[in-house]
Amino acid sequence: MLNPAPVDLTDTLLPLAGQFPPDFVWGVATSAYQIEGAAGEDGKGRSIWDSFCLLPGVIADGSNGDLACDHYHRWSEDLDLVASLGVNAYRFSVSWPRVRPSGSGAWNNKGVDFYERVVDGLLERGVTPYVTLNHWDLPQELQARGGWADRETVYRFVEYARGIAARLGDRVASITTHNEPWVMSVLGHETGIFAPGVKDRAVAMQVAHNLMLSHGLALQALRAQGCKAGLGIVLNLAPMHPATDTAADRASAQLEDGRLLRWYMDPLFKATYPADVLAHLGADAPRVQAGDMAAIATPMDFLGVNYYSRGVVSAAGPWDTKQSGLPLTDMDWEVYPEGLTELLVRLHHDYPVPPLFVTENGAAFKDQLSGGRVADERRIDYIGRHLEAVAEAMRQGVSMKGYMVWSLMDNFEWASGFEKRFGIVYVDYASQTRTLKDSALWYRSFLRQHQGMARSVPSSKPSS
Ligand code: IFM
Repeated sequence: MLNPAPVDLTDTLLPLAGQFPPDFVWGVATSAYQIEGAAGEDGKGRSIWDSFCLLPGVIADGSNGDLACDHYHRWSEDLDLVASLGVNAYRFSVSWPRVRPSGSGAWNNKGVDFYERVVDGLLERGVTPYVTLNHWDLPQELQARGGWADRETVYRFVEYARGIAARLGDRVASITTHNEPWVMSVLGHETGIFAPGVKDRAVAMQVAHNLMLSHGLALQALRAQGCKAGLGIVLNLAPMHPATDTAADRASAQLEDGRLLRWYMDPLFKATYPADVLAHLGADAPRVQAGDMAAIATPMDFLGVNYYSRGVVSAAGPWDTKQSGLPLTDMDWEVYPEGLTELLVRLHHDYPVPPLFVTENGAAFKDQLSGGRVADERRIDYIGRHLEAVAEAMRQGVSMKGYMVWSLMDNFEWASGFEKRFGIVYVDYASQTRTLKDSALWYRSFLRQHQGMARSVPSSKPSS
């Protein structure tokens, strides 16, 4: 690992660090398929992403996650990297087909042992593990039987959740059921640009319902077996702004808000689906059985929010972000930190939310490794401005518990392959060398500032 000279930003960091409480959770995040590699190793089963990547033209650079960051073999070095940043949390996901290759039937102990090593390795390094059960890599054998569109997959997921909680639940801070159900539903089953590549809106909406049902049933099952970890879900959310003030654009933005945010938040916190979206879906609305909605609304210990940008909605069709005049990331997403404050405050006002985490926030840029250094000042600016946005939400009364950068390191960015780099650590894929980008050095300096301030906070014990 190359270690360029630290970035000294002491003066700029102090005011920012001082806006967060001493017990704030600071992390970096990854997911299994995006970093692990070891696709067919130690008894791992195939996932829908292994299959999807074989289809011609679906991944921008024709790549796949067979090797990715080779984290399955380099996990110890990677955990050293995590610890070196000074974070107190690491969010990662378990690959379901690695631990239960067919999705049902026999468990693969070698796979579970890997996650035991990761959890114990984090704890040894003073970093708290935050586990996600489903970050999109459904076992292919379950897909062959209908995948998330089939209600049986709900029950297989609950079994999987129980098995992982039994092995890891005593040592992890939290268990997230699903990461970004909207993505699995809409991108995986409506537009079909993500695995499993289905293009059918009715299927997509049944998938969304089954994901949410499996979330609620898993929470009930884990609590029943005495799991002590905090339990919750992670949603990708964004404010939806109309492109103009016309009635047509405002109506379109309202519908997109319903499909992205209220479709998940209403069942979680109101045990109902939004009426306007149900009316819009008509015959494509999901089949819901008695008791489903109450199960989905099972109380959670936390809600994770993944935020990258706002959405701009035009009734005329897709909005080109280049029209906005705002800075864009390499994904062509607007840099719009004020949207994060708007979103968090809105969640706080509209729903009885449990403590919130920003479980993902970050940006892809065209990074260059030069002389052992990656000068990614735009990422530093992006993260700093989003931290300001979180602090502003807290000033407006939102209960925030933590913030995690997406991502620890460059990795397989789904349909974009390895072309988009989200990491604060640069990965040279040919040599698998990791290099801290300037943003990682900045984050480390920021966390040192915060920890220094946390240590100097006087005891709150009342004097007698
Ligand atoms: O890389 C993804 C991650 O897997 C889920 N949230 C968004 C990230 C960036 O696109």
